Amino acid sequence: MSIPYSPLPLRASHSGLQRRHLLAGLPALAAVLAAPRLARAAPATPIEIWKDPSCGCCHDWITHMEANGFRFTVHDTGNNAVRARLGLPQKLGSCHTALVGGYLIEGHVPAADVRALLQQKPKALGLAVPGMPVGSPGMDGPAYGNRRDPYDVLLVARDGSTRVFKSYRT
Ligand SMILES: [Cu+2]
Repeated sequence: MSIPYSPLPLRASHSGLQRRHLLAGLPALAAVLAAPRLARAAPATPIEIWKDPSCGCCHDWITHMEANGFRFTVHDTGNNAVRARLGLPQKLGSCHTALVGGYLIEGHVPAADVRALLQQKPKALGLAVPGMPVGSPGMDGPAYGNRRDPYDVLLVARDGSTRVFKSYRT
């Protein structure tokens, strides 16, 4: 199919099209301008954490969580006492213990799983990633040679029993 060359009519209709596009685009432009303001207004989820003051990977987990909309109150008192007080078995322990929405979060649990927990609201003590598996949030990146070890996020019942909440196998 060939289009006959006719510069003047084409240019005229082109500019008309542009004008119509500009007008049609105004509501969309207003939405784009308003969107960042809405995002900023969304309140962050408050979360409390107990950790050792010198814990670097705890700090990196906090950074990961903050990037996903959580706002921290930090207790640099270590986490052994609070873990015992809240009733998490020692064998499920890690470097930091957090409390969010009435749930305990132990160790390097991905923010997405904390969000899923808060949405699903199961009857449970909380989530735990025992130990400090390399590849989990705060235990990842170039400092660890980008290594990714498999690990499970455990849903911990109030009696201390566990089941796999999410498995990371890549
Ligand atoms: Cu750690």
